[in-house]
Amino acid sequence: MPKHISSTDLENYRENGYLYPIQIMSKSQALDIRNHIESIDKPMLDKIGGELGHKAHLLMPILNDLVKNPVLLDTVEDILGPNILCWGGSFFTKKPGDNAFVSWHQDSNYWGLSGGDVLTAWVALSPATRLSGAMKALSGSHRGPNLKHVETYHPDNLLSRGQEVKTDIDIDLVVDMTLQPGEVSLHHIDLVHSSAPNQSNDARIGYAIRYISTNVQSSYDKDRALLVRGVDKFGHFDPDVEPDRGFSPAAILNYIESNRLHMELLYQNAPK
Ligand SMILES: O=C(O)CCC(=O)C(=O)O
Repeated sequence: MPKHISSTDLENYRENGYLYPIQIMSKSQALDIRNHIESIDKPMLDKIGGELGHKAHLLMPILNDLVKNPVLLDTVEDILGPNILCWGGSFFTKKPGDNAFVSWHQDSNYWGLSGGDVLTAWVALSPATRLSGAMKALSGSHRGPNLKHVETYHPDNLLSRGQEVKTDIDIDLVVDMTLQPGEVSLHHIDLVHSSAPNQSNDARIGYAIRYISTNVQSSYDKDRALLVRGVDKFGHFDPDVEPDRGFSPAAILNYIESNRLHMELLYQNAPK
């Protein structure tokens, strides 16, 4: 018996590789998080290298609470089972009028994680609409093969390597995963997805949280993750540490190291 989503939702996720929209908090709670993030001042950001990188939930209790949001975890548990690690979290922000986009890609291509028990919960902190460049899913593509990618390093591409699948996209299978603040979309690690530039007057902001089952293994021996539900009897990942206070000295140190390791992993075997 699923905890939060219906059996039909679960079947749809398995069939299509994505599910949306799922409300996990009120619009005003989502906007509070947005305000909090947008009010971080420059001296504070300078302490961590100038901008929020990966795993900002290790830096700020408000994001730590987000990755442990009970409704979100009930939803994730319905898909991944009871023992869940948060492996990553990244902001995907597109300001109005900038050219930022995300090319068609599969996350499995460059994360080095074993098996399919991996999903992203993309949490909308502002409206993600067709105009603002909501994520697009290629329905059912997670059931196909792992596709060959080229690495473009395009300056406007928000992906680490500007990676892009070398295949024709059937536009009849493309779905715009539009969301309102407080809503979430889920996508499978093998799903082909992308997003277009923001043509609205507001920023499009999402925190993409990567969840894995504790049985998943990493190709990177220093990989870390945070246990957010259940027990980890496998111990495949070194434990990430939750922040004691926002931007405390300990949280900053811990975040910087975990972010560095995550970047090292994402750029494994990449040209310099
Ligand atoms: O935010 C976007 O537009 C793309 C996000 C993405 O590629 C991901 O979460 O895997």
